[in-house]
Amino acid sequence: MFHKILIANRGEIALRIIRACKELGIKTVAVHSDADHEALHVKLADESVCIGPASSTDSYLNMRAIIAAAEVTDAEAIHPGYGFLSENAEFAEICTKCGIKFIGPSPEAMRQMGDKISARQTVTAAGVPILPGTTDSVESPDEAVRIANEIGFPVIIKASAGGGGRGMKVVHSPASLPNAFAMTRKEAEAGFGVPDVYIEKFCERPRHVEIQILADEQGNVVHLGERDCSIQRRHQKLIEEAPCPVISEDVRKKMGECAVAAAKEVGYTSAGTIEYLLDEDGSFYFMEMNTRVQVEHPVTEMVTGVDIVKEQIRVAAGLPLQCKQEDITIQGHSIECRINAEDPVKFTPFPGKIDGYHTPGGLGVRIDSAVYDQYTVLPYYDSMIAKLIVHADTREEAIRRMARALDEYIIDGIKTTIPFHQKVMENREFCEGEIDTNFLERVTL
Ligand code: MV4
Repeated sequence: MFHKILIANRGEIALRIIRACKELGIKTVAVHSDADHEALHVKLADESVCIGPASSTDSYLNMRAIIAAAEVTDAEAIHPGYGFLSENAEFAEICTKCGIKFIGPSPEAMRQMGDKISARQTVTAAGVPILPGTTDSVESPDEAVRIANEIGFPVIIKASAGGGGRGMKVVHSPASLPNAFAMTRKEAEAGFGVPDVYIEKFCERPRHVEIQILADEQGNVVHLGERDCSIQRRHQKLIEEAPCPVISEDVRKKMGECAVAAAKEVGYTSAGTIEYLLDEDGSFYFMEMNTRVQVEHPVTEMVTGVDIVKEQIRVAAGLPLQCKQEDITIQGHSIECRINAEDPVKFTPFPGKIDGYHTPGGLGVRIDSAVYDQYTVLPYYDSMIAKLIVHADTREEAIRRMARALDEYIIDGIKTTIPFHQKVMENREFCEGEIDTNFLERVTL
């Protein structure tokens, strides 16, 4: 096992990783920007290194500074968390060259899944269903029109280097296709440096359902069931739950088996997520793979009892997975609300000093957060300040528990999205599990 790990992140995920390290008996090194000297991850780690000014580009994304910090502190491994450098294959490669273990998949697996066209080809080879569309980059407007007529409108044009909702356009008619095609290519080139786009059938009211997988360096791959992340706003997830309230045992098993097959196809190691679109008729289609630990991993931990971050560290150290597929069962229901320092109606950032803070507690309540009373939420970084996670026997009880915990949560001095979540917990359609990716555009809370 590692003796010391550097955490190349901040906020709640840095704390989450420090907690896993402490329980595994591993020393921790925090890195931080000038602006983050009061941050909890700095206080809780055994050591800390300042890596630059407030701007992420100059600190949490500064590969040289992070590698140097690992070298001076003798850290054997780097955990990148999510965001920042977590899906940067070049960074993973540099770590390896410097003799530092990158806690995540190989750079090759990251690249193969990071490019959406190659990911589509890879999972197809593994027998995973994809939506009708192209398997290669579409090069001309004529070709785009021919393909779209074949699969039928509406279609969606997606940038191969995009993902998470960036670089895509829905097209409803042949007339608007050539222009949309040219624009998506241009935006892809400008935004990601690669103009390649592909076309697939557009699914009108899908659910976002994803499978958590864990893979070790011995070739063992398990899945930990699914999460429903359909409640999103502008491609930002706001509420996640496990299990998905509508899928059958049969679909769950197929989605899980496909996710494992996809991971095996790329020789995947570490924690990862296969995202699917789930159609109204119960059909599911591969969307993309996230090659990192995700914000919403706790709901899976609550229903499976598996510590995903600990397993990630153990497999990076070369140890085999502790659990076999047949040992993994889903117990009860878990929901996570992302609490952001934002105006709860406009969803615009609301940084500032927390002046009065009280957290909910009691059976089945978990908070993953890095804020405290009198802490100043900074304007430079992501606005998520806490994840409130509940677990209960049934979905109905989990919703009531969440509503109760939200009522107890006091965060004064700044605006947060707590009032938004309170309204969702009382929404009839949400309570009945009638959710899809258009939920927030459809309902009035
Ligand atoms: C889609 C889709 C419908 N049909 N692809 C959004 C993020 C990126 N991962 C892909 N996305 C979508 N791809 C087809 N063929 C709808 C979305 C989508 C979406 C997906 C999941 C959660 C929220 C979403 C919001 C808008 C669009």
